[in-house]
Amino acid sequence: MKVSDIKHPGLVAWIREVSDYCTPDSVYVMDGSVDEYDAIMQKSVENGIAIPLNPEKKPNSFLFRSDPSDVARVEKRTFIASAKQEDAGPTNNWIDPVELKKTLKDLYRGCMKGRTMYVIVFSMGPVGSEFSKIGVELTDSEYVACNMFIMTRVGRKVIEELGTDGFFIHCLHSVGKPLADGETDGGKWPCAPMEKKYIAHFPETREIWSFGSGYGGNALLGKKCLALRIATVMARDEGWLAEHMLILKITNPEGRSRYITAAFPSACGKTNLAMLIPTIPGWTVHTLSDDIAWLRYGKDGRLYAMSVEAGFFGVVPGTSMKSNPNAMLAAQKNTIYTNVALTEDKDVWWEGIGYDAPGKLIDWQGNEWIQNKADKDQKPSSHPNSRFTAPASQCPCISDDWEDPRGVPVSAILFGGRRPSTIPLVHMARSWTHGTFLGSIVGSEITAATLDAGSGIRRDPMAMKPFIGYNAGDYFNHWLKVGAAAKSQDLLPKIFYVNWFRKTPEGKWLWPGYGENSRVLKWIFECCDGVAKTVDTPIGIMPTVDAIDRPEGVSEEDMKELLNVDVDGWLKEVDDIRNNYYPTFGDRLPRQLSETLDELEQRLKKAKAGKCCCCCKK
Ligand code: OXD
Ligand code: MN
Repeated sequence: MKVSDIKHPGLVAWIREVSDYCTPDSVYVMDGSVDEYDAIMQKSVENGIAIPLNPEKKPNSFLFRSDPSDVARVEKRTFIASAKQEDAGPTNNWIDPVELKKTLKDLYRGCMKGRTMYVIVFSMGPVGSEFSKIGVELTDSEYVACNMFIMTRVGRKVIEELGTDGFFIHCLHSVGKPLADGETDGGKWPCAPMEKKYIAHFPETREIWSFGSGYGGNALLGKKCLALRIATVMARDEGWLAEHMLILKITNPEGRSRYITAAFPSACGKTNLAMLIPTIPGWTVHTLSDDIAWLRYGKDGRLYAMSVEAGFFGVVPGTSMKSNPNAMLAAQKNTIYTNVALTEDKDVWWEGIGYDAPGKLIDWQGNEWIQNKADKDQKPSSHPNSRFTAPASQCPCISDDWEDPRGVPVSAILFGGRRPSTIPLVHMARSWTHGTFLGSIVGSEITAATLDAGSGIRRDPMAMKPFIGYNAGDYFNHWLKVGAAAKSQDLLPKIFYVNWFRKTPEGKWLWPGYGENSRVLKWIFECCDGVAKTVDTPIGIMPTVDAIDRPEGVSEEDMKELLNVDVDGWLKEVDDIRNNYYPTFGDRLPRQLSETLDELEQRLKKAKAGKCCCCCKK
């Protein structure tokens, strides 16, 4: 499509302004058709950036290899440029917006020379849903154009939805590598050096300016930048929640379904949980989202979660037919692979795929790689953050209502992280405020090598630390406000804290995880029905020791350990939160959260003194 096909004068003016400034060789408006995707991909193939995979093994699929400096989200180069620094808060990098725009304008001048600027009009959420948001990304990257085609709804139907005066979020992106006359990328992934990479957000004006990186969340601006950082600000202003959550539907043997959302920090198994295959007979799980959910009240007073993406941008290593068959099957065709190894017959391979490398490979950096299992220090063939981009519709367990424009009513919200000790397998919050407290303290244990002074826990509140587009203290307050706005507290989802990652002191996993997590989901389902076997403890409501059927390999002793309330461990946790963590939010920390912490401490102290009315034995 051409710019003259767009009937929105504001959008046309912005396209012209950016193209005059960034001076691409041409401007192309995406219509969202499959033929167009094929043509853009072909351009990447011709300039040596994309490698077509064997059509008999992975039809219509391609491998990209990025620059070694451009392999992941770069948090240290990510900025929330709010007008006032205190509105970015303690979890964000801040630069004055006027100064940052000046720096970026210098970088953007002429930056698209030799390239095509793609105009991607996209919708986060189903087109036409009153809850969806439209963004327009202007980018000089074919990789971004093709990934956005899979990850969002793009093109003609969204342009129509935008009409002549619809609101859209301005998303500007450049790889930051202009080409000289006659120069091509010549097979080299284009990007700018680290100190010139900027992933900038201007929350007040709802703008995103990204420069210098072509990878994932830095460049596919609908995902982390729009659907989380800018969306959190819009959600605060409009009274809803934009969250780093999967959405799944779980159905019991009687055919009754409930919807669950779950927030875990990156690399804690969200995609695996979203696509879980239950090991308990008669139960099924279907996927609506593996990464992002927008939640708001429905007319019936319940909280509804809408899936906003159209694809999965999943981490590849460790994914196998054993760990996540649904993800493997979703990524068999029409898929973009980034930074995995290439086999001699032009298929892909990675560490943890479930079988040995089939002969000689080309690793993610383009070098010959021969598997040597005896060499424990062998560099991996695939980058640990290598990815697949696959359409959600290809997932065998996609839920039939994943595109429902109203979203789905949520029964339970789960928080969790990697905690080898202290945090039990599952516990339920007593109230929305208690649940908000549990979300606020989410974290994963870190190794001694990266130990932050005073604490062994890297906190990642609501698994949103890198994604809250404003002051995190205000964000906690917003959570409390959303809960308080419920027509009735009984209509709110119940909030749980789960921990699949408990270990024995010797380092053995206590819980098998993966499909066996369905046993915990079943107990959560029963809690929502009000029929679960529960016990009140100082930390919240927990399953009795016989409430969750034990999987093979988990003894009664293991189960007791998994469900034990480690009073001393929790008292240390309270100490860490009070002294090292909560003070970072200063006076923006809501009073209810410090009161909930005090209450928790009181209950734990009572238990320690043997005055507890509940089950804890220690
Ligand atoms: C992601 C992340 O890529 O959370 O989803 O980092
Ligand atoms: Mn994520």
